[in-house]
Amino acid sequence: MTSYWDAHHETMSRDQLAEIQTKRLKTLVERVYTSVPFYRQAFQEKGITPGDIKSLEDLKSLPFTTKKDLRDTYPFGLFAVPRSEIVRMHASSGTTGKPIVVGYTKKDLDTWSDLVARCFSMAGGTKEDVVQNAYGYGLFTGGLGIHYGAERLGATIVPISGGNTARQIMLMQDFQTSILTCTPSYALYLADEIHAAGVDLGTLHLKVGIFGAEPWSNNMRRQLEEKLGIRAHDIYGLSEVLGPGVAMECPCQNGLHVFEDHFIPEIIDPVTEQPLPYGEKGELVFTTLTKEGFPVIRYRTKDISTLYPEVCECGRTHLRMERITGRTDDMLIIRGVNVFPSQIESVLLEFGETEPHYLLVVDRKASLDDLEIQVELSANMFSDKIAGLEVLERRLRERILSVLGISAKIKLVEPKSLPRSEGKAKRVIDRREL
Ligand code: DLL
Repeated sequence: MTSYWDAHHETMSRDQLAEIQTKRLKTLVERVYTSVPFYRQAFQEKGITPGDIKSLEDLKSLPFTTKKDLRDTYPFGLFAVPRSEIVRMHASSGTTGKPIVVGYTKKDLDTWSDLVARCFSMAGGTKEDVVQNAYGYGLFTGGLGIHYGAERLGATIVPISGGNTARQIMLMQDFQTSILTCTPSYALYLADEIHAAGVDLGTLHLKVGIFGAEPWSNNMRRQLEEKLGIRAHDIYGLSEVLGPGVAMECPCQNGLHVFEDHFIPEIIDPVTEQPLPYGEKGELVFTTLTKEGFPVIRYRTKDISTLYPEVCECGRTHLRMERITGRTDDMLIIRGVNVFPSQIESVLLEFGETEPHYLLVVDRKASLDDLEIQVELSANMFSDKIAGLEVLERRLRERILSVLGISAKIKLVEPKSLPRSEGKAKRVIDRREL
């Protein structure tokens, strides 16, 4: 079952869509050129002025934006409005110490709520639904992004945030939750706990799951649908572009519709940086058409996908993107938290008691992601007493938790015991099967 939140924009002809996109792109280019020094300089380096952008074809002449650019302009350098116009900020992991900061104006929040309401409608949600939102609330865009979208829909939102599984199950029963929103791995964990607690699925009112923020597979979808008796939809987004609500899967479960009246997606070859035709796999790139606070031009997501232009059976004309099949960098998503090996490395190096030789082993145990950090002791620590090593392990664990927001098991190993590589160091063993 699907319904349109905004039938006009979701089903308009591709010609009409192109007309809107062109108009919005021209305005965007003008706006960032005048209000963001970073973009003005990037345009000038390419010898482009806003007047050169006349059609969608011209998009490919614009410069890319990367995570590094966001880092270099930390915290507010890419904001396109005065800070006083920003009414909310969110943040996401950067590759090193500092996070990526994004800002929203009042109008941005309004657009965001509307787009998330679109997602709910697409999955069959209405004001009759009770939405249990187990995405984390805070700087992460998942909690609040989904929250205000559900309110915009008019549904009843239960802002429970992540964790506290026993309470999740109790409220799910008592409040007759019909839509569950969380990461797919947490949904799987919840499902297993529901079964372990002997809860009869027939007593639950769940009908839909809206899962995203990390990669998952069709295989995992089937498991979730079976274990929870729901239809599971994939939702995609990233802080730099909006948060949840950039693209959403309709009931055809045949790719995610990218909301093209607000974002222009491209697929590029990550090496040559050339745009690839529809149907070819590559790196997803987004240009935001309507964002005021933090617009981005050709943002390189490092997510790998494919775009399909055929009109969907649900009647929507917006391009479909294949579910994310991987990344071009080494970013891991552990229990919904984005983690770069380089961030862990910099914490390990802060201590000086370990060597910069480490291995991250990621596994999924009882449906939950598990991270073990194996790190070599420095030679002088190796001779230290067990008690000293236990203290070091604990300090490392606490530091990782406070800097990255994830709990990890620390395993101190003998100097020179981890495998060395002659080429690119292999820092990660990911044993999770999605
Ligand atoms: O994860 C936004 C979000 C919240 C999306 C809730 C969906 C639901 P970030 O923390 O900035 O934002 O992480 C963005 O997460 O570049 C992808 O690598 C990954 N990701 C997000 N959604 C999906 C998905 C939120 N459906 C990064 N499938 C992105 C696979 C996803 N990966």
